[in-house]
Order: sequence, then C-alpha cells, then structure tokens
Amino acid sequence: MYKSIETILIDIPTIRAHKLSVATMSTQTLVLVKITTDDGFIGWGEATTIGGLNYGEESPESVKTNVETYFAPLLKSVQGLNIAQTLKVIRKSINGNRFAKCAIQTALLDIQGKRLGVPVSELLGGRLRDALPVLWTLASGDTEKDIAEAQQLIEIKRHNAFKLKIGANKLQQDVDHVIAIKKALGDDISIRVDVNRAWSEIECIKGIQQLQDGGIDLIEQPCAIENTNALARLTQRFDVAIMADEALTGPDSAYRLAKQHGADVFAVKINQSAGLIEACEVAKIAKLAGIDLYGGTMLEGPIGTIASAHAFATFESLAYGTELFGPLLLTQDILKTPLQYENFELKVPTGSGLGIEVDEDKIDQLRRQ
Ligand code: MUC
Ligand code: MG
Repeated sequence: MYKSIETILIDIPTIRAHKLSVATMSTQTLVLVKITTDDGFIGWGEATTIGGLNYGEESPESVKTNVETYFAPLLKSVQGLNIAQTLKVIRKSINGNRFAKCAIQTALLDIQGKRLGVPVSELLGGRLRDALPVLWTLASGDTEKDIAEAQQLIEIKRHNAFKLKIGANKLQQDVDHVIAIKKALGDDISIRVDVNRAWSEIECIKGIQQLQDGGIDLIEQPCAIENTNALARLTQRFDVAIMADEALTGPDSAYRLAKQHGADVFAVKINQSAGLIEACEVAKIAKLAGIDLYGGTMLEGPIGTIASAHAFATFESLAYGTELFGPLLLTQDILKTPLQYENFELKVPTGSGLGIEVDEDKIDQLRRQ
C-alpha cells in the first residue's frame, strides 16, 4: 500500500523579522511529508511550528524524527485499511504528536482525493465557498513601519484586516502602538490583537478595556494556555470578542472550553487540532456552542495553508475570516504555480486532492542537508 514515507526539512527566510511575544522569526522551517503508494499516487503533507519549541511542544526536528521512527513503519504495516481505519490505528498507537499526525493525515487525504478525483474539501463534507478572506499580521515591532506596510497592502487589495502581535513590550507601550495603528488606518479596517498568552489576568483587564474603547475587534489568547477560567471570565466581562488560540489543542479542549463558554471565538488550526478532520470537529463543537470561528495558521507554507483552506471552506460560518497568509511571509515558493491571493481572498483550488503542484526540484535545492 504505502511504499515510502519521506520527511524533508526546509528552512526559508521570512520577508522581514516577524516578532511575537514568544519568539522573533527570521526563518520558518517547513516539515514536508511525501507519501508514495504502490499504485503510483503521491500525497503531500506539512507541519510547521513557530520558533522551534517556543510556541508548542513539538519542533520540526521532533516531527521528522517521530514520523521516520514511528509513523512510517506503522503506515507500512497497515494493509488493506481505508483512510478512516488507518487514522484510527495511528490514534490508537501514537499519543500526542498532533503536528506530525496532521502532516500524515494531510498526505493521506491528498492521496485519497487524487484517487477519487475530488478536492480534499469534498472528502471533508463539501465546500461551502471557493475563496476565503485572509488578514495580514503586522509584526515588524515598529509602529510607523506597520502602518506603512498595512497601507500598501490595502492599496493593492491584498488585505483589509490586520492582526497585531503584542505582549513582548510593556503593556502600555503595546496598547499605545495598537491604538496608533487603528487611528491611522481608520474605521473601515478591522484591527485585532494577538497577545500570545503574555498577560496576567489583571494585565488583561487593564489592556483589554483600553483596546475595547479604542475600537479593536478581537483579542486573541491574552492569558496563559492553562488558565481557561481566566479566559472565560474575560469573555463574560468584556463586549469585545475574546478568542482562544493556544488553549485549543483539538476537539477535547474545544469541548471543555465550549462547555464553560470560555471564548467568543475559536481559532481553528489543522496542526493544533491534529488534522483536518479534527479541525472540522472543533468547528462543529463551536457551532453547537454558539461560538464564532476564525481560520488560524501556524505560519504554514503552501501545503499546510492549502490543506487548511480545504478544511475552512467547509465551515458553515467563518465570522472572523482567516489568517492563511503563511506563504506570503516566505521569500521562496515550493509550488509550480503559486497560491492565488486576490481581492483580499485566497482561492481554494478545485483540482483533485489538495489541488496544488509541488516543485520537487525546488524542494531538492532548499532541503536541509
Ligand atoms: C498565532 O499565535 O496565531 C499566526 C499568525 C502569526 O503571525 O502568528 C501565528 C500564530
Ligand atoms: Mg494566535
């Protein structure tokens, strides 16, 4: 069935330093998984982390090692199982490793889509839209540079909503930076912030009050991952929407958060959820609990980004749009035809599988030796 499972690390410089509270990125490492079947199908998957182990508990190197040491032999050992049965074997045999699981599942869905001649979105229940709104993250660390960057992106109709990464500086400095950008860009432009869990609960109360008064639309993961009670209290306290990001690690945590209405919005991510199927389950839990949705990113390259797009295209409502801009932050592409970003949206491919063509020569040039 599965003839080979190859894992490739690629380090690609970013177009500028990308500053988060947990790390400053100047390169992004893509972990590409290529699965080849006996009957000649090839499927691609991808995992990315942010700043090595700064963001989550998997690193590009751990994903590569664990895919090669544990996932690959397991996949080679399953004979005649369908994709659902194969994923069940993986879930049963391997704990954690959500990012590695996502990369493998993406490649299996790519193969299945190609085999059946349908896009991956159709394997996930069917797409409800062919394009997704995409925001841009301003994270140069400099207010004037961020304003100029945003104005240029509005001008060329690439993005009209922006997320600001804060939490690395003193609270008041960060809040003033956000309000200055909001004032410069005006009422028509949606501004959101991502604190990446940097604030204590008391800092959250002080900061969010000012951001709410300043017209900011969304506050992402302001406090610690484990402190879901604080996230729930902030959700009850403020009118501005509070979003869970790092606190969401798949359907189980989504269910626990939803039970206490611990957020107004869920940032759904395929890597954090352990796969596209699980990301769709997170979305379903949110829908049942009356929680809005946002399509998140782990700053994936084109493969993980388009896999996310196939999943998000099936969501009934996507009230806060997506942040599927990962490939645009990178200086090099690994596709033969780049993804299509136009009119503030990303097009979801209509070809079978992921609907993209990977440039293997480019990958060979870029792969880590
Ligand atoms: C995160 O926490 O949302 C997504 C966009 C970005 O700039 O960083 C990521 C991670
Ligand atoms: Mg976030």
